[in-house]
Amino acid sequence: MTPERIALDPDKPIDIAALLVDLETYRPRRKGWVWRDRLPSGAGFPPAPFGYHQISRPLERYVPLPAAARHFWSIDPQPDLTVTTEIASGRFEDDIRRMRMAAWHGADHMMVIRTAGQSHYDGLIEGTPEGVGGVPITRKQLRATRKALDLIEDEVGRPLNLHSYVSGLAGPEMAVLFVEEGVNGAHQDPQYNVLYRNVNMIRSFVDAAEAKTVLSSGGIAQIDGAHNANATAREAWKVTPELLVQHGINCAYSEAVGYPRRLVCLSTVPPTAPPAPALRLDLPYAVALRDVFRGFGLRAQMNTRYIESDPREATVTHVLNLLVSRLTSADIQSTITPDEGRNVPWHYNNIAAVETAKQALVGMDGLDRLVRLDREGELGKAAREIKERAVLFLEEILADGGYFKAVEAGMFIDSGYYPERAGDGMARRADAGVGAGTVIPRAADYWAPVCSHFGRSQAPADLGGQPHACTLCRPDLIPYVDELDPEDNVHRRLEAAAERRPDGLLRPEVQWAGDGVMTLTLFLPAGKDVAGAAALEIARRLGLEEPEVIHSHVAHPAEGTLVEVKGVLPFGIDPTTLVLPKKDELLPDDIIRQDIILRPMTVVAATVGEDEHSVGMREIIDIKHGGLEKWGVTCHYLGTSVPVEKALDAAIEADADAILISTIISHADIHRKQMRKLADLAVEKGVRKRFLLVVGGTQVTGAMAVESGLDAGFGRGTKGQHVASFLVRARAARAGRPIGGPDASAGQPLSGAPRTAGSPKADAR
Ligand code: Z97
Repeated sequence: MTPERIALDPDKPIDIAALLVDLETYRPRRKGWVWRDRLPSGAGFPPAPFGYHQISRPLERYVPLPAAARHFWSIDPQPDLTVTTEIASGRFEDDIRRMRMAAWHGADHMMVIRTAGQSHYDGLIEGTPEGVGGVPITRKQLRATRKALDLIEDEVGRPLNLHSYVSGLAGPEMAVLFVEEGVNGAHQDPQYNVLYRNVNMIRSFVDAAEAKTVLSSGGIAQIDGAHNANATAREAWKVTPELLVQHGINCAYSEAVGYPRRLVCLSTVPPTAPPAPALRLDLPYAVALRDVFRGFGLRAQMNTRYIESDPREATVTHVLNLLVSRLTSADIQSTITPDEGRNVPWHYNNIAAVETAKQALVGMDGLDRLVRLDREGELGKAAREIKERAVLFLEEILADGGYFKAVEAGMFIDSGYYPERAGDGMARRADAGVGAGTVIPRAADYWAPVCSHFGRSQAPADLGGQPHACTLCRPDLIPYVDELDPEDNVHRRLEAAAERRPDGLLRPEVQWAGDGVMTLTLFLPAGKDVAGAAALEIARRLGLEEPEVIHSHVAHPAEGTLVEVKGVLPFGIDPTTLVLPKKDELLPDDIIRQDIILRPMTVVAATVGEDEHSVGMREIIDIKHGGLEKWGVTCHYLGTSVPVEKALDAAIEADADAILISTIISHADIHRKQMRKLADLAVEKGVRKRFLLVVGGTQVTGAMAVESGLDAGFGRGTKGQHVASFLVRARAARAGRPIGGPDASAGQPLSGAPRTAGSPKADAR
């Protein structure tokens, strides 16, 4: 029986310890890959005035892009294609937290990298041990992760795919494990084993037939491994013909085994990156792939072969790659952390990469309606050439005795542009490698342990009345083995993490709970070496432990260098001791605008006394600076050195709602005197209640203004929106009505679309 599901509380961190309870009986809620729900062309999010052609059903909970939160009603259009995030913290309990964050930003394909190199294990292991650099695939962490994702799906309102890798000698066993545990996507490509993991090629292909049969029976989307050639070859842009061949071999093999085409995904990487003329090289390759592999899935990765430690450079490469994806209709978009070069796939870099994809893909929505690929010109010619070279490559393989012979001859990962050969390919022998000589003929009475199986499986004539003991059909038969190692296990790690955070102290974090890691960004007016050494010394003197330069970028050899240093902060902060600053209670644009449309507002503004400062006041009223005019407030600006009497008379004449005075000069308390004078004069003339009296100036405070008899005062850093928020609120309060609400006495119908529905929230929803 599936234990009762406990909903996540969006305001609380996920409770990993609670998640681990009753794992032995947890069953995934579904099996198989889920694509996004596309919305019909033209769909939009009123009141936002945009229609989209390539979006999918929105999330229920999410964090929108920053500009969307501020200016566009917090809408969060989700592109139509699946967005991958590669999670590689190396600890599944932290991976889960990162997945939750990524899901809120729009990732729905959680690709968990087991940095330990799963294919080096010859079998399945239990528990959640940590090896050198990471963790292997185990039932416990798959199950806990899938359980967490089931909860996160409910939180964000979208199905989430969990992904891992089927490689090495234990491939078929892993495939069974994946189907049992509700994994949704998997890398599986026998060529990967052969070329990169030195698994014997015969064994690899035999295992692949079995693994693929099992994976496809579980509806798991399969991703191939051709991209590894791109990442490995010395000159990646030259292996494009071979990449088509590698994709072709895995696709044909998968189909032969019975995999449905739609679930067989090519893992494609734009082969090059700037400073190469990347699009001229990458686009023809992507077009050639699309042409040859119709009906298959296209999973676009970003180029990592040429990525360095500069996040900006990596992000531009990513965006150019995304352009290729949009132009060639990719189905799954990978978002390798854009700083792969420094090997720090940290929480916030995962999020940044997902946001880059979301922003760029939505920004390029409907691109196919605006531009067409020029098949007749250079693009068509270049794509054709890649295909021709790939066909020649295949012909040579056939002529020379087939795939195994071709691998023995070192035809793969050679960095020559085929048919050129550089002689640097990866040669493997058919009779060597891990697992060589382990393939034996199947016995006549062979009976497979699970019913998804490639080839013949002979059930015993007499099952003794027992049902088939297949764990794919009967989850209750799945053996669950918990942690075996008393030290190297998740419970010990959670305890250690709690010890690092005694009394709930808050520490910076990039990778693991409470790791204390933080970065410092410094610009130092020195060359690279000196700047790097100085940055380290600064980090040390600031008390950071284990400081390390993770990125430096010369602005000018003599003028300066940007340096990023990471280090561990040796203390934590007790959040209960913090005094939180009062939030600026700004009204959103729409609310201000609606109120002013309903009841036009007029203000009179002047710098008073003998004061020639004009800039501050102008910025509060000018549309250019986001001042009051922006929301339609009529502003009568009287100028500088204006007597307060004149300001008051002008307000009476204009029937204004408010008088804004500016007073910068403050010697002999002249600013206070001006405030008091305005207040007294308004009372004297019997008009105090007619006007909101507002003062601004660098030395002014709200308290000072109120003490002086005015309604509000604004000091340094004030923006038009602060003043507008005050005016709208105070005017409504005086009239005893809600802001922007209908007013029986002065009410007029609102012209145009109401723009308050779904009023913007400042941050997360
Ligand atoms: C990606 N960034 O997104 P092992 N099988 C295949 C693979 O490509 C890989 C494995 C197995 C990359 C992911 C690289 N790919 C990382 C076809 C790994 C993993 O257990 O580490 O040997 O296998 O594709």
